[in-house]
Amino acid sequence: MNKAVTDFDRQLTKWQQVIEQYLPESYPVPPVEAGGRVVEAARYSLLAGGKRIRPVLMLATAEMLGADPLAVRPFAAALEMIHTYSLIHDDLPCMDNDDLRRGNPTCHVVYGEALAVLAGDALLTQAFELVHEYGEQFGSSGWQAARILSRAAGSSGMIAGQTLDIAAEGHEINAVELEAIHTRKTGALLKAPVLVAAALAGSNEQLTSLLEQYADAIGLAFQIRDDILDVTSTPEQMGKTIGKDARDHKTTYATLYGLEGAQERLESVLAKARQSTAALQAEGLDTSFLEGLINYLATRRS
Ligand code: GRG
Repeated sequence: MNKAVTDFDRQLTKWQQVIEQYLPESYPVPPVEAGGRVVEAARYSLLAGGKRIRPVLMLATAEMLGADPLAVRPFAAALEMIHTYSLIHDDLPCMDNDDLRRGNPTCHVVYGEALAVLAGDALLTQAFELVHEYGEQFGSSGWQAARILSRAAGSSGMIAGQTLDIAAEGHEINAVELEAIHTRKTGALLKAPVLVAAALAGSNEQLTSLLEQYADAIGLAFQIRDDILDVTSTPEQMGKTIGKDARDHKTTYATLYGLEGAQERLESVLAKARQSTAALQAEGLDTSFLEGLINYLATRRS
């Protein structure tokens, strides 16, 4: 293993630990008589692990831009809550009807459908409570960050992606339509971390725009790799059902381009991400984590 990979692994683990430690305290369990059971269901999914890529990316970017990552933790936790809510709702019988997530039975399998809907709602609401509570210390940047998160999660971001995805069911779609779905469904929540970090760090327009280009590329890369893994991986490795897209006759990067073609598309998207990190480095930033993440996305196995 070369030195760059070792450094990235160490950084990734460090940021994962920061967020793992913070998440339980960001959403304490109230007594059962005060509705504690829904928080128990929410925490069941929230604290079940996962790669924590979105909050990690936010904390690492914040540090790169000179902001205090510890002060950014509530925003990072909020983003992970929004992501977890989307997974809970996506797994429901009325959506993807999945029974395995993060290596565990899905929320509705354990707590029932009604409580799983509420757990997702509660996570989304708790996310914005956190942002509201801790955003004040950042002044107007805190509001800007809140707006970025809302847009990423909402009806022009992730929800739009899911809506387009549902509309595409049952017929083939082309590459432009596929990208329109994933820019929103997957990409929006992967772009939010760098944009929130840039806002909270008071980053200038040029850096923010380069970061945005980087995030657009890695968002797409994340989905292409996910589509490849959906064909080549196992449920044990991924902690979720695999092969479902093919079974449901859904268009994916793998069905559209073939496995080899999808891999080529992945590499070309990652090359774009590398151009962005080179430009950020030329601006004097230490982009080693962002570069390591590109390699991680190219080869991730879960
Ligand atoms: C139902 C509100 C609602 C939204 C659904 C994001 C989404 C939209 C559904 C989640 C399912 C899915 C296949 C999303 C594509 C993005 C993706 C691969 C998510 C899984 O993210 P990882 O791999 O998961 O980061 P972990 O468990 O590691 O956090």
